[in-house]
Amino acid sequence: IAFMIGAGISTSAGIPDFRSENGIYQTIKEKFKVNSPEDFFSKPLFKSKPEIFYNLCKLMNFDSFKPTLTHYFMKYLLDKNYAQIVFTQNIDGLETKAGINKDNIVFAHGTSNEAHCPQCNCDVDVNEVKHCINNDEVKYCPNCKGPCKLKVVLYGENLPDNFYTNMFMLNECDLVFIIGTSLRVEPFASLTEQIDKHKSWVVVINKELVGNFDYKNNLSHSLFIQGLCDEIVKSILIDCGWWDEFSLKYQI
Ligand code: CNA
Repeated sequence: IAFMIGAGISTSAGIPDFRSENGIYQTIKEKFKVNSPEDFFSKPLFKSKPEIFYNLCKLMNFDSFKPTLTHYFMKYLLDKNYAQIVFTQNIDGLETKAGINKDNIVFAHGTSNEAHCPQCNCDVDVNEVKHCINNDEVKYCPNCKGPCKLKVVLYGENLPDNFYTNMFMLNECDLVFIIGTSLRVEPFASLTEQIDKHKSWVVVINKELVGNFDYKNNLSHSLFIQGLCDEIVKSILIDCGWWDEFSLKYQI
């Protein structure tokens, strides 16, 4: 089993997604008066006005959130050795907070648990960057004096190498869960092309219809389950007879 996940699995933790009503895109447009969210998350804007990005990081304050039932569902299936890998677009770090080993996660869009200087590519102490975020300051690189940031991928930056080296694992899966993502951001969305549609089942769980799978065709091995992911994942756990063990283990 592999997971492909997005911001929708963290909304019940209190972190807004991008594209839903009252999502981050709307906040950005209203609060920071930028034309498009893509511009907002671009490398040139960060370089010229890093304080805007710092301001958003302070607003989001990922450190204060707890993993959701869906995060623990992934951890549970990994611990059972049914699942091998999680491809996440999320930068909130809730996968690791849920106890999932970093080796089993591909942080396609980076993570807020680490920090770096995007100019000279050196790693910097994440706590120093977080300290600056909380104090409305910008942390500058001790080597090249460029602005440092949390290690999240901006538009125009490369995805981490392990995105490309691990994408082929999707070809080997019996089942791929795609949960809480609009599947609109590339190249992440195109990961689905790696899935062997003859061999593998694809189960998409989302509030609204997403993905271009042939859901109506019984032979297509694809299933769309509409609704809130925590509720759906809970029914899967109950149907599999795992709920008692799961809820005890994670105190849910
Ligand atoms: P998105 O485009 O905002 O899509 C989220 C999807 O999840 C939408 O289709 C929603 O309908 C759906 N959804 C929302 N809540 C639920 C729920 N409870 N149950 C089921 N479905 C739900 O977000 P994507 O992840 O697809 O887009 C990729 C962006 C979002 C990445 O670059 C991320 O870095 C970025 N992002 C991350 C976070 C985070 O780390 N938590 C938050 C916001 C944005």
